[in-house]
Amino acid sequence: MTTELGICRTRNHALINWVDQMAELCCPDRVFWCDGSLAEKDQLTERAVQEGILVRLNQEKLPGCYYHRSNPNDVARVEQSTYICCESEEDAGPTNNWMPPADAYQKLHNLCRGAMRGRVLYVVPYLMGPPGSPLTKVGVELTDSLYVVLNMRIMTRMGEVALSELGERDSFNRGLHCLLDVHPDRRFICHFPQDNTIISVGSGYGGNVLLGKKCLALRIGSCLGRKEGWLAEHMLILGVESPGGEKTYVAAAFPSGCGKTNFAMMVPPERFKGWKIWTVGDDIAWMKPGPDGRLYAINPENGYFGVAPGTSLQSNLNAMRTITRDTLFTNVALLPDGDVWWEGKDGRPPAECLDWRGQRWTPESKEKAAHPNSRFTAPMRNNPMLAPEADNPQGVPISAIIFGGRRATTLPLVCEAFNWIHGVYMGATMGSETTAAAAGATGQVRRDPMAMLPFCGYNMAHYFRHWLNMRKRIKYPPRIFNVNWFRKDEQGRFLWPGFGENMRVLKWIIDRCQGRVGAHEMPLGWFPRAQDFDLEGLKGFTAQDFETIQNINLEEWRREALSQDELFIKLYSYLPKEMIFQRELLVARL
Ligand code: OXD
Ligand code: MN
Repeated sequence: MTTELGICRTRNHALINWVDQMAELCCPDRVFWCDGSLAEKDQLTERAVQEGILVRLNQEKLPGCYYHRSNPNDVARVEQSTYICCESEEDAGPTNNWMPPADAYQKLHNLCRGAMRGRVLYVVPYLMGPPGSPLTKVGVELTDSLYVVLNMRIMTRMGEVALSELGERDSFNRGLHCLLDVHPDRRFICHFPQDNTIISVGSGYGGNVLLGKKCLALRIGSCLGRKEGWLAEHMLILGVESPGGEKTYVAAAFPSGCGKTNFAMMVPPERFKGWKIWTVGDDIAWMKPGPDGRLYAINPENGYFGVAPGTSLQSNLNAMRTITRDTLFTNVALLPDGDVWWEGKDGRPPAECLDWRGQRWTPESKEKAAHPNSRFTAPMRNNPMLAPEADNPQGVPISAIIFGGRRATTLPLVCEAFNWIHGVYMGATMGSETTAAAAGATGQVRRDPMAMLPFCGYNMAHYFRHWLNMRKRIKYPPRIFNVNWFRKDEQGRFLWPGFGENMRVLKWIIDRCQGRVGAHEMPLGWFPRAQDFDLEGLKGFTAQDFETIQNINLEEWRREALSQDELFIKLYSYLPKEMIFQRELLVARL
């Protein structure tokens, strides 16, 4: 028996009424309720191919895989068009754009009025988090983009599962997405934390329109976390299993485009035979104290929206395995045989292909074939090293929190905070060079506290206070570390090999968490003793190199401490005094 697709099967009045209201506003020709079934996926994929939204890739090489090109003016998150629309500007804080909610609603409703004429409005109910978790939230995204529907289907637990979790409640995140004419002047990504509502218009690019991800799981999520006593963080979660079967979980915050996916899927090098890295999540962690006094984390997502360039068998074997089927590729290069390519993929560049704009490309071309922020959207279930606990509603207990930026100088490879407050200060003062994940100049150092600068849905100073307050709720807090894989020598060469070799850093972190090794007290925190840091089998990297990469240059640190002022002054009126004291202590130690 076949069931008719697209019809409404919920009796949730709050949901039905809201969908009716939005349909009245946007005037679509039809409303299609998604149930998340395979039959629906097949039907909508076929429709997307017919409408030219997706290109079917070589099904022998890449079964279930499709290709999409976004509008060339719409290839990254747009922080300048992203707003927090709460009542008071102070609540949004100086690091966010703010609009009064009434003005924002008016502006957005005017833009959306009649905007779906001749189009279909898809109703996408979804879960952020595994069914039955105390942390899981229900969202419903209304969108006129089939690309969004098919991506949401991968990135979240979508359809019936969300409606049954919601039941009769009206506590769900309301998300409206309208493509409009995909024009930068009419591009707004607006968050209304007090109404648990998101409206995104004028963009079709992932981070702006897959509303469960950055908008709900981070911006609205951080507001909910503050209210409800948990943390919504831009962090990967991984489990380290020793040859003896001991499992330790860590969460790590890195800014966009700094290798979270690679770290979350790392393959340990030969020296660490028998060790395994299990991926719980690669981008977002929701963390809450558990009944045993430890901090527990879930990954609210169900898939990976990863940066393609640089992904190869060598840099990320598990990602390469993950994206061999049922994956959507956006803005990569298209090969004549229906395969895909990007800079940094294994093998030689193709003799010829179509670049991300659809133009003929050869190795002589000056432009890149794949956009630097081109992406794959892949189900997490494809990952051969997906942690079995990824579906556990209780989450996993976190032993270490790692903060890391992309810094060519100043920051050592690894150090451990003296305590929670010092760790919060370390996270709060994180700096990183900007990458292609956001529109704008790349390669400039900016302060990106906890890698949350573009994602914190309220005043950053209050966010630091929330982090400090969380200490009182966690009886056995994780240890906090800072890492920097990106330090360079005077010739501009990376000092640390990175990728799988990061296992060596992770091993030291785990040993610290398990109380197995001591450390040197240094001005920045606890540093590894040479005898505890495993360099065996690391070709071309000597004990002297380790000293260089851990070196603290006083001149650079004076500049670093001064440049922290920029953010602190901006946040000054609400900045927790602990942050100022920590800075003073650091300067005194230096
Ligand atoms: C992402 C980002 O897409 O951080 O994860 O930009
Ligand atoms: Mn991210």
